[in-house]
Amino acid sequence: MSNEEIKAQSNFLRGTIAQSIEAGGSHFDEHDIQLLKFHGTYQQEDRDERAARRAEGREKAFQFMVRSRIPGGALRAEQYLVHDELATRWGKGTVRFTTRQGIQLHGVLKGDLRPVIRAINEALLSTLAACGDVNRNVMACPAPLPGTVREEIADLANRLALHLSPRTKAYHELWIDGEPVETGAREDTEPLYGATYLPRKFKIAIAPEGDNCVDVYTNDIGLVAHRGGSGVAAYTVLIGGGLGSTHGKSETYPRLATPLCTVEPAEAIELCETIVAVQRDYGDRTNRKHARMKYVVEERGIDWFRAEVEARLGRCLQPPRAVQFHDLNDHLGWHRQSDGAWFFGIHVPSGRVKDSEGIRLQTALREAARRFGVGFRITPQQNVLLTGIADDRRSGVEKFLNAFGVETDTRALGLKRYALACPAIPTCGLAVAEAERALPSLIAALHGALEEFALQGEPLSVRMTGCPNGCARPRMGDIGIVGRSLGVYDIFVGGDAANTRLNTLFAKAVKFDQIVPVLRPAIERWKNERIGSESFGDFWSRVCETAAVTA
Ligand code: SRM
Ligand code: SF4
Repeated sequence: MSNEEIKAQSNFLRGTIAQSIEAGGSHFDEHDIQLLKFHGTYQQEDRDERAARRAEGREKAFQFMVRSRIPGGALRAEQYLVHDELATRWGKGTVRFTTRQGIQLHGVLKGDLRPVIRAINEALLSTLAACGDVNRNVMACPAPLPGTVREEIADLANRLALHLSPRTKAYHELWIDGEPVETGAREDTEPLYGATYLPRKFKIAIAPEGDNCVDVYTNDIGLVAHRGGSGVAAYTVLIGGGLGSTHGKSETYPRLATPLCTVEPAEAIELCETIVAVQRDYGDRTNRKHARMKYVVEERGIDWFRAEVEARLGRCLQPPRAVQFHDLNDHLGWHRQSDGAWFFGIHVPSGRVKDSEGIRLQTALREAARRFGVGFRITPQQNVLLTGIADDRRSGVEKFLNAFGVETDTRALGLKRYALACPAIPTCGLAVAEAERALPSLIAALHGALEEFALQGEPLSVRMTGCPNGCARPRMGDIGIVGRSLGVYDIFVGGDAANTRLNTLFAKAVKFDQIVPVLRPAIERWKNERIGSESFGDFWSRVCETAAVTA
């Protein structure tokens, strides 16, 4: 059965999930697996155990990833602590901050899904629509910097998330009330989505002009806030971004969002809903690899799209204003908040909150939440901002973090600072290569090559994924490393610090241990030929026409 048929026959996302939970066992059937995504959970397996289990004739090590949807990445100390506790009690022990400001718990067993999802809801968060063919987590710049712009953005992220949430009662029935599910028609309606929801996942991000920490161009809808007076005067709306592609399928490609219009803040939600409705009606429902809104925008054209939106709204849209972004602001270190308190941005390698030898990050965050009651803001770079720290507590908090081995000096982070990696193997079923586990040794080797040319202090972003789906947004990095097959990667170069440009292929099918040797001459050329303080990405973007090589 196709995904469209599964959705249509699911009775608003119920399928046979309840019956399957009642029946026990370790996993769900193919149809329910697709529906579970809308509820915020993916059926996975521990791929490290695959070969041994196969040899022993045992079934796969089935487990579930549970994703919380957290608009703008903002959560209170107690909400963070719930995730930490759930990870320890029901999951594999670690909490993982995602590139869209969510939280993932890995390794949850089928029989534990209900208590886990229920606990997340009791903490006043939700996993509904964290995944699936609906609007996903709405991203927003997480930094509570002075001025009201970011507060307005955070507020819009919350309202959009609520407005575009599925209305089905199935989520509450299945996970919260736990009532046995009756068969037959229910009273549910989905005024926006209908019974077949969207053709594909849908993503929205909001950025204040100048600060593109959310990677706004990679979203189906990007909203860029223009300041005016004391707050947001207008939003420029960009549409049709997305990064996923599939090796060997030329109808799939990454695309940056195109400017559509500029709107008053009060019109933003209505406009987003209308754009979602156009994608609902025109997105390709016959080929999931070609179903994102970026293909509608690219193939029908931005003028067609604007006319369609105008016809539905019954009014003309204002032309888009130009938008500008500066260097990437990851918001690490100390910053004053709008309310006079301080926030402190901490680097979290690949978003994985864990205790390891010498660095007890998980314990540090847990204790910071318990003792200081700090707020948490997850950033799109997989880091965390601890917020609401009073002036006289600053040095205490920093000493406290240092005592757990947490690096608080951003200068000491070097290349690690802007590096991102997706989870890949062992949890991701789509990974064809390692990413998160391979990143530290890649960064160490690359650091060596940069040191050779005295370039180790340069800001440079390395983004690595275990396949071309683009979860760590590798096509926006100075350097993007994208898995092709086990131990083999494509190398892309030429992204910019403000995340406004796609990088381009530099070397194809490079073995992992050859990545740095292949990049070394590129680093040398950058050193010798760059203009002024030109970044690696800017340099290679300038000279890239001549750069493509096949390793
Ligand atoms: Fe992603 C699928 C992890 C952000 C594009 N992504 C997956 C799955 C669920 C694999 C699957 O379908 O079985 C991965 C689970 C791995 C695991 O073990 O946890 C996964 N994606 C992630 C996260 C956790 C990566 C991370 O390092 O943080 C991010 C979760 C964000 C969240 O909280 O919602 C994550 N994924 C992204 C992004 C970046 C973004 O949105 O800013 C992208 C590229 C932007 C885009 O959507 O185009 C992205 N993920 C994909 C795709 C390709 C979609 C496409 O249009 O082709 C897939 C595959 C799919 O949908 O079929 C995918
Ligand atoms: Fe999995 Fe590929 Fe996404 Fe990495 S980029 S998490 S390997 S789907």
